[in-house]
Amino acid sequence: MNSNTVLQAIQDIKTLKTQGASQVKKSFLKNIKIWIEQNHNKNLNQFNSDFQHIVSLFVKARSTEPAVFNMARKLLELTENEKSLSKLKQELIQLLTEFENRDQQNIQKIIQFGQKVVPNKSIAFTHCHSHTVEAILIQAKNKIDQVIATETRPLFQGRITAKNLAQKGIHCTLIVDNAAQTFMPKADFLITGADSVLANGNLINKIGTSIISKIAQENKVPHYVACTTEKMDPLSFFGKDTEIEQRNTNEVWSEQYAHITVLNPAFDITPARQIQGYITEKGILKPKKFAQTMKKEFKISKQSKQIFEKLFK
Ligand code: RUB
Repeated sequence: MNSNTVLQAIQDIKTLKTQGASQVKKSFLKNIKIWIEQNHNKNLNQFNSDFQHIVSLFVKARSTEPAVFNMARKLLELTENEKSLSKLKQELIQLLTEFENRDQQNIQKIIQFGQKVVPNKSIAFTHCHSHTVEAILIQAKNKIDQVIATETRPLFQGRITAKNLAQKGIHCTLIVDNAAQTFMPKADFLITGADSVLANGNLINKIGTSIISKIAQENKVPHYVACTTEKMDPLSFFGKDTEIEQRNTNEVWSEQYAHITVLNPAFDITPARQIQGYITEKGILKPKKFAQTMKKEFKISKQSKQIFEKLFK
């Protein structure tokens, strides 16, 4: 089995070579499929235990990504109920393919719903780099005068946004994060992606999103968030606190001095009251409506809660 490819994919997620929640999810789906196809274990129990281990490595590689653990849960539910190894492998591959197909359809729907929040001749403001936001803005190209993009310290993912949009012919103004208040009054809307959404409608996204959203609110600029509904964190319905990923402090400052602690949280929490709407495949939903819809849809049983606990162990 070529487990090196799969372990490399996990490493790429940890080191941000694979960047953005949707790409983390794609990598998970693709590599878990490879892992299953190349696994020649004949023993069902051993397969299940190895499978749980590899899935858990993906889940823990980026703890703030519910899209991955929502899918992981459904895969592991299959392993708990199937008695034949060959049938189980078939079912797992089929489910992974369904996830991939559904994901592509959902992104297309989000791109279409996203067009509604872009007025003619408008100026969009965005933070970091979200593949979902980028796709919406590219489709809305003819309605956009320019996009103001923050550089997004410490790793400058805003440069990726600016480059990709500029390549598609959208004019971008790249600013330092601290210039958000200076430029926000020019913007018609703020649009960001999401890493995770909580049961109370709060958003978890790239560090800095919360303050930029606050600045937008003070300037009466609506903040829209583009994401698939699987980014809703099921564990937040049980009151579990989301662990904010802490990244390598060398990204901020590689030098070390006595009495200086450098910290590098990757994400922060934007309160639901600052969010005008979540652009999802189910339409543009108010934060409360989004959470209510997903609570009904998740149908989280005791068994699924136990599966989540195992994944994070
Ligand atoms: C990227 C980030 C993005 C979300 C959504 O952070 O915060 O807004 O992941 O992206 P990082 P997408 O660069 O640290 O991964 O829409 O691609 O899922």
